[in-house]
Amino acid sequence: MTYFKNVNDIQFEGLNSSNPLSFKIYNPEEKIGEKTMEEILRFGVAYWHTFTEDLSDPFGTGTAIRPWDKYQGMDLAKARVEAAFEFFEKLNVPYFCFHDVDIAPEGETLRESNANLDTIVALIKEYMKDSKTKLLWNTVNNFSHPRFVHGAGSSSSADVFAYAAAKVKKGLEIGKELGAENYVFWGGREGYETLLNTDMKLEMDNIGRLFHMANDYAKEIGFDAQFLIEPKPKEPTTHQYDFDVASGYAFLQHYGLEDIFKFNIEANHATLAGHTFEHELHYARIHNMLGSVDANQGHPLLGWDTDEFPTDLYTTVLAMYEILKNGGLGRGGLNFDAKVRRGSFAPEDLFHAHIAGMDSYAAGLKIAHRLIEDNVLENIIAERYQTYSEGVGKEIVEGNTDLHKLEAYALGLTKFNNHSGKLERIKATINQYILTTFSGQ
Ligand code: XLS
Ligand code: NI
Ligand code: NI
Repeated sequence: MTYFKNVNDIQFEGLNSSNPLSFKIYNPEEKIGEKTMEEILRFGVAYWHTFTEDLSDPFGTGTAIRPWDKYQGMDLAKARVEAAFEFFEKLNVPYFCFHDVDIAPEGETLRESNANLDTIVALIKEYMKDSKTKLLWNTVNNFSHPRFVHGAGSSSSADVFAYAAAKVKKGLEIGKELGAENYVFWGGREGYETLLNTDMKLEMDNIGRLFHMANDYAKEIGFDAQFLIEPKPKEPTTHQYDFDVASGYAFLQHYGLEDIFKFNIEANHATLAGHTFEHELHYARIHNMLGSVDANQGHPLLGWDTDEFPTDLYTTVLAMYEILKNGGLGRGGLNFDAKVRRGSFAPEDLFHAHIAGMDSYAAGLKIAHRLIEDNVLENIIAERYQTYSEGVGKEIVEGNTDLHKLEAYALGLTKFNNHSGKLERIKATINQYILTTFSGQ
């Protein structure tokens, strides 16, 4: 059956199109440098926000009107798969992502849940045969069910740890079965509410153990996806152990996991951590740890993970700048971990939201590509650090000096030649690039 009757295939129509159900900037075949937009951006649809979410919030029940509402249980799960592949095809999107519980209902027992998953995974595999859409990543939801009240890998109950581990095992098998390019760990409740009842060392050690077991099992079954952790500072816990990229990296290094994992960086999690999105991308990039991106945005006036579709062009420019400087996302992609607002409850809003996100990132890509081609920031940065390319600066960076020599040198210094940081000039230039990239089109 057809679920989105009012929507045809979404085509690129250019900036002057008045058709809301068209791409204005995202033109999958258009080359930006060596690669096409589709190859660089690697967009993914988040199954949970698009097909499972009912748009409830802490103050009210769901508002979403969905063409699959009339079904229940396994019939609902099957209808969602059918609708999902219609959606992927109409949006012409290369990837999707899911948690285990998004695709199939949990049963009374682990065995029953796994049987439900087997049925739906087989169905998804059938649809994938005739579809260009591939699995960017899958994960398991080890946070919603009441058994995970105290966490999963960090639970105070060893039985819960075992249950979580069993779900991860199944998740890895599903990833292999569907050819996932990455496997994500977002530790929904891997943190604490209060230190007053928490053995932080044991909890962190146990998460480290779970990650090693997952890596061993992936090797055992020949699942070669890139493992990713997705930092988030808080919510629902008061403190998550993978607070941000820097603390996540310290965690990975401490437990000998830094060669196994990279980061899946979510824009809204970055801002929740008190960082800019580009800070998190940059930190990961310079440590060769940038794996994939959950492309969304937070609301500046709300202090939680609002998971809005990304529409802020300034942010997409700076994000794409980091991604291009990284040489792309490799096996990662731009997954829209984003939901339509509670008031945008119509089925078509799902298309409008993805179009907005895809066009915003396509704009970011085009603008960032020009900034890099023209070395706009590179020239300013090279000039700013120029003192390290000769004399005492060169000796510092090459490790050819010590405190004695530096003291002798400093005793002879009478004036310092610091130069302007030029921030306002830089911002004005970025604005110019944002505007001129599309003028004349
Ligand atoms: C929640 C996370 C979640 C992960 C996948 O805040 O962003 O959606 O991306 O478990
Ligand atoms: Ni996410
Ligand atoms: Ni999130």
